[in-house]
Amino acid sequence: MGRFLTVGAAQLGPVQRDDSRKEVVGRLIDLLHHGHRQGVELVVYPELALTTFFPRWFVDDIAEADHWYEAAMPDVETQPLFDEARRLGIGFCLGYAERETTPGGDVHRWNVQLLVERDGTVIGKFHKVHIPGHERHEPGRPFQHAERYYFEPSPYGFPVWRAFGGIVGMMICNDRRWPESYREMGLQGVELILCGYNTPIHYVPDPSQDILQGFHNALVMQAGAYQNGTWVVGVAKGGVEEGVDSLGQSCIVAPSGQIVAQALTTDDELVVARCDLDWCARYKETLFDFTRYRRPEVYTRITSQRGVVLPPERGTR
Ligand code: CDT
Repeated sequence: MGRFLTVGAAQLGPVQRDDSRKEVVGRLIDLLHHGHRQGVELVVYPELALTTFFPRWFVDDIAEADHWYEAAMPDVETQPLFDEARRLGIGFCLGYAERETTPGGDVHRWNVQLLVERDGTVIGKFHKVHIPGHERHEPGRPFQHAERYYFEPSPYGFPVWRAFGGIVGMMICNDRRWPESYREMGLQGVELILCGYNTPIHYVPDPSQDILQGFHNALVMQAGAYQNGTWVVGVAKGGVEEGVDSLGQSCIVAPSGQIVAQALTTDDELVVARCDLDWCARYKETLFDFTRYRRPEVYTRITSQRGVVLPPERGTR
């Protein structure tokens, strides 16, 4: 029989600096309608879907950037998305910047994804763990990637939730390049990982990687899916945004590691696949039967060590 879930990867084309939340939410709702016509039950939007990718600019006073962050979700501008999704009976996963003020008055700035069920219930929120880029202004660059200035790295790790008839986890953009992200969720039986991203094609520290952006994007998600027996939904914000060319190539990857659907454009586009969550067991119960084959007792460096420790020089041992 199978446990089938029809998923839509709702790729967005560029969101420019002056595009209002209202305009962007209108585009998100259009994609919901495309999904509804195709029987989609879960729509996944990209990282920082409501705004342009603002870490490409530096401001000396971070308070000047507060308008890029959401202080409440939903608010008056995003409520129409929540209302329409609920009316259509479609769940969604939405990436945005969050400015949290704790009851004690501390302020936290997070890069988050929210997961909402088909009946409008908020299932969970994921906070981005691996924050790439740099902390300070780097004037020599053609554009900044100052995510480490704008966002705290999450201390909350990679939880999973029972939702959509399966076990669902999330990660955001750079998290997809790290095998630990998938394995943390794999060890909780994840069957569907939702990942929004914004990946500039030009990688300033090493431009030789530019031509490989599409290859690396697929490589990490296909490997993570296969090695953990899970579906992975990767959703881009693509196209030329404020002069920066970003990778599209949103795709849905099966637990076999095969790409079953992929975006053909770098614009607003819904990529749809009917995902059989029971397919995961074929990998989880054979080659990647963790209980039978994993050897955590010999993987101690994975959690006890951060950087590389080289072996002693020859002759000094
Ligand atoms: N948004 C995000 O995490 N982008 C990174 C770009 C890395 S270059 C500083 C990515 O891994 O795609």
